[in-house]
Amino acid sequence: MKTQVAIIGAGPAGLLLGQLLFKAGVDAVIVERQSADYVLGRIRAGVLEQGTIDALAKAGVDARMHEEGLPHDGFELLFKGARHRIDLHALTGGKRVMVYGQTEVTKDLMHARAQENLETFYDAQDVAISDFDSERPKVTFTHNGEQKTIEATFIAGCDGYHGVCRASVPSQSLQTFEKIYPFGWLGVLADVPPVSHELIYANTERGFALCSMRSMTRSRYYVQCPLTDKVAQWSDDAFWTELRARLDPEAAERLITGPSIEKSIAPLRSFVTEPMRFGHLFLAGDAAHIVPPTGAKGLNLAASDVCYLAEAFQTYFTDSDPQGIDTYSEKSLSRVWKAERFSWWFTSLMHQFPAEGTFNQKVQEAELAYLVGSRAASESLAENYVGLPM
Ligand code: RFL
Ligand code: PHB
Repeated sequence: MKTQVAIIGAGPAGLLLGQLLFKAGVDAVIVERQSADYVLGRIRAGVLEQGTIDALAKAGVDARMHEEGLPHDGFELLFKGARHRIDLHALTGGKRVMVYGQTEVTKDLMHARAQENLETFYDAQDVAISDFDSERPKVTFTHNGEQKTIEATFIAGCDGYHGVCRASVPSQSLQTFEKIYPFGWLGVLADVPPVSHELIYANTERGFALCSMRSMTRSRYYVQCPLTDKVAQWSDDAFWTELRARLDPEAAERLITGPSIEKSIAPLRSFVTEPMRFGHLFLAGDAAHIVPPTGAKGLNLAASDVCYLAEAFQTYFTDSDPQGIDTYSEKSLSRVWKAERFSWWFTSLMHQFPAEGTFNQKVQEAELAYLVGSRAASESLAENYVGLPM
């Protein structure tokens, strides 16, 4: 089989790239190692920046998001027992974010792809890429017991942190930068109304907590936990008790609890690979970089990468102009590092660091007081939260 772009991975990066390329008249095939149901079962990001909303519109998959998504004009910071609102809309000259889950984005992209009968191989086994340092890269895999080969002009590695694409690059050709945080996030999804109509990010002596949502009847909550904790140790009751203990009295009183429909622990990591291009292989999304989830940048970075990449492939195939593919890595990395910095900073500000003691807690509280008291500091937080320009 031949195609212009072979996309590895049907997460948000791969599916959005597929849809943008389809709109641009570029031929692409997607190869995914899991089933579509498995991909949809992963509960992850929840907040979309304006640039991501625009990308979904360009891809023609924004209708349900505008009907069912929740536009948010602000969020709250909770510290020393009191909440303080960050008015995103006022601080950024009219920008806001959209609360719409990654599961829903993925579902909309899968639906659009199926409607156009675009080729996707789910449940692909033994996916391997080769010859990407030449003009004729190849993807091989097994599908329904049959051995398949795709010959493409380019391979887009959208296969996440544990994928095969980055791992296939000779180690001397890439440089990686990494920071591991000494804690994780225990997340619970439950069909209960959210405690507040906006997100609450809490810094407490017991650790970080986040109150988020998927709709007005479905909540997503997180508490910072030790990396050694196992999900099985956390009963629903234990989770709700810990979350309530990290909220201010009014929110604690208002919190409605119920049975969890998903519970998981995610370790926190910052990670960047440089460069993001090796010959005819291009990395995008989590395959190239990871941010800790504080600030919700992961999915949004995946979206900006594939916007750059779709444009680069389009100009290559329609105008024979290689400028876009030649500058892709540098352009993406410049935006990636700004989001890495913000996610690292917001994570460092909001969490308890077991080794750092009470001095660190006091400095965090002073910085939080400065953040909510200074227009300049609030503006910087808001500008980064709604997303830097794409
Ligand atoms: P994905 O979503 O990981 O998709 C990659 C896809 O590639 C497939 N794959 C392969 N396919 C073929 N062959 C192979 N050898 C393959 N290896 C892997 C995988 O099955 C998968 O379908 O990466 P993508 O598309 O770059 O999207 C990035 C986002 O998913 C990610 O940045 C965010 O979800 C990060 N993230 C969060 N971001 C937020 O903004 N807010 C959050 O609350 C949040 N929670 C999370 C997260 C990421 C998590 N991970 C990676 C474990 C919670 C978790 C647990
Ligand atoms: C989520 O709803 O899952 C979420 C929201 C905001 C974040 C991280 C995760 O910063």
